[in-house]
Amino acid sequence: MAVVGFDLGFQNCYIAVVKSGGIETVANEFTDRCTPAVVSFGPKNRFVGNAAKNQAITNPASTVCNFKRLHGRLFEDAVVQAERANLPYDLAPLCDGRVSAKIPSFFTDSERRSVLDAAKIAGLNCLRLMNDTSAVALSYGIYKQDLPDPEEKPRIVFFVDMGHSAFQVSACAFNKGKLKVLSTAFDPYLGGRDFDQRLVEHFCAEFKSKYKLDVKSRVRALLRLQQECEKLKKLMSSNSTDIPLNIECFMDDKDVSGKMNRYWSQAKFEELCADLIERVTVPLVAALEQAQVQLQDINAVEIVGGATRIPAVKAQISKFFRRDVSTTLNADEAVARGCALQCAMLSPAFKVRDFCITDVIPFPISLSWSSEADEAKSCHEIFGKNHPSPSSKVITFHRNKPFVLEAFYSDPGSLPFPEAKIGEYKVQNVQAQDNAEKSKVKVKVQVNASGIMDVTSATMVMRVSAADADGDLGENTIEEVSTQDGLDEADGQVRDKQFKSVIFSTDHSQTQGQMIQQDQQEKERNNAKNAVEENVYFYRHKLEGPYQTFLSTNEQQKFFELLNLTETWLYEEGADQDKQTYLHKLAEIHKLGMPVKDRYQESVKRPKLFEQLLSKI
Ligand code: ATP
Ligand code: MG
Ligand code: K
Repeated sequence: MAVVGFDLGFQNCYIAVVKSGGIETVANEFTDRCTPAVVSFGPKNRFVGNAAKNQAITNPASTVCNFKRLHGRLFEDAVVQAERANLPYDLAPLCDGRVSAKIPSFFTDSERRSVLDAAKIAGLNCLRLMNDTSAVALSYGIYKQDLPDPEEKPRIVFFVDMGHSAFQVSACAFNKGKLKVLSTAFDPYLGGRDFDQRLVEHFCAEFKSKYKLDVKSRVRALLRLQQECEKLKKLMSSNSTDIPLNIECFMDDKDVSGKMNRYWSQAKFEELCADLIERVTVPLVAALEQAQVQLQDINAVEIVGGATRIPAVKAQISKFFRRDVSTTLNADEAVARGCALQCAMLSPAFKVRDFCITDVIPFPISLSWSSEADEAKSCHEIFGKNHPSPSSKVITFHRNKPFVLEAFYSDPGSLPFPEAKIGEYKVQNVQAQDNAEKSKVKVKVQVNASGIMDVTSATMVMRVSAADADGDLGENTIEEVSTQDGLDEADGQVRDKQFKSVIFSTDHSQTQGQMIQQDQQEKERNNAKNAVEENVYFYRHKLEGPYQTFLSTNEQQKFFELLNLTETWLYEEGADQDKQTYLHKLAEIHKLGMPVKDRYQESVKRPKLFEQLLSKI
């Protein structure tokens, strides 16, 4: 059994495994530790990762990249529509209105559930979903031998991660064996690609005036320019002095070049991106404020994520914290490594030093319900912003019939996701007590370790004595419970545990199942085709050699004819047939070939048998 951590990035994915000696980031089939987050849909099968990225220019319309922003969203979503403008492939609404790429899609339902579903579909048992920066914090903390004792003042570290699409920061407090996330803040729309885009815009304008080229009118040209601009951006963070941008046979047979000199370009680049660099500060301020720590209390600022290598971004972070930032972690692999560590802790198969993580709930969560008299609905914030996670609360109701709870994010404005609603839960089998009084119903609401909210149980409590009846009648009480199953049932006898939750979810397993099946079929089809080809060569070779004497000239001629015809067919009409057709061809060849093969093998065995017989006499 393997324990694995995944970093699902917007551009890149990293995978780390726990080996007996420690954590290892694994390489893919291209011996690359970083796998592009790309899936390409060929006419028959799928390409994933590097192989898919290679299709991005040749087959842009069916190569799906940058989907981290799309799964789980509605087609009409403003974010989807904004992304759509930059995508080389088209999007279409699914029948339920959620987004799909214009090929069968397996990304629907809200984001975390969607990832869990995807993991399940992939046959993975996802032990926990972690926030990126918490995973980074874990990989930071677990190896530190000198963390303050539990009763001492914690060590405060800020983790700043800028990837390809998003920017996030977490403030963490470390003590021996534990880590508490104090706050987290983010700009979901600020990442390396925004810097690329500034360069793209710059060159589009330049090429328009210089070469009269409208780059944006051609998807392929635009994609190539984007790739070149990303390269240029990366080069600018290294020390090379003269950075050229050359694209051969770019459009209309024109070669294009725009030379940038580093000193000029660095300043120019920063000028083009000045507002982006300004925006870096916003989440930093928010995280600092919410963590309620002073700048001078911070012990370290750790940066990860590819885009923090942009010198101006790094400088901005450093300027804000008024200190040098550290890069002690592997900027690219820290997330995956943290996840793998967490898995190892959760798995009974590994012995890892325990490290307790308290994360935070990034968006406040509320529940609404209608009053006992079915009057207007009322809303109640259950988990505030940056409330510790995981966490459970028990809400007490007094009801005589089933009722509905609706969960939603209280502050839709702060949400990088359009759908504020989380789910609807119907608490069933609620009835009045024998004495016609309302029953006490305790409902448990939980945010689990993967950051997923659920109403996990509802218990109707039968009053034992009349003395219990007064007091909280008519009032809803919300209490925090510390343990996972902390429902206090001491005050009554549980009569009914019937509960039903209704959560919007779509079944993606079928689509994925179909695709797996399709990949499998394509493989079998190819195998059948290869078998035909191999047998053509096999028999031709044998007919020219050892089989020669085992068939008549006439038979031989017929067989050669069939082999030649089949070979030609394979290159023409037979280049793309279904599995059955190939199997049929194969049978034709074997029909002529098998008897010859048998005769030949018999002749080989015969002398041996003869020898054996002789030896027995
Ligand atoms: P996200 O975290 O947003 O989901 P991700 O995890 O896939 O995305 P990373 O792999 O952390 O993103 O970083 C990719 C980004 O970093 C890209 O925009 C890439 O161009 C940029 N990048 C990588 N190396 C450098 C470099 N040397 N200089 C500048 N930018 C770089
Ligand atoms: Mg990332
Ligand atoms: K363990």
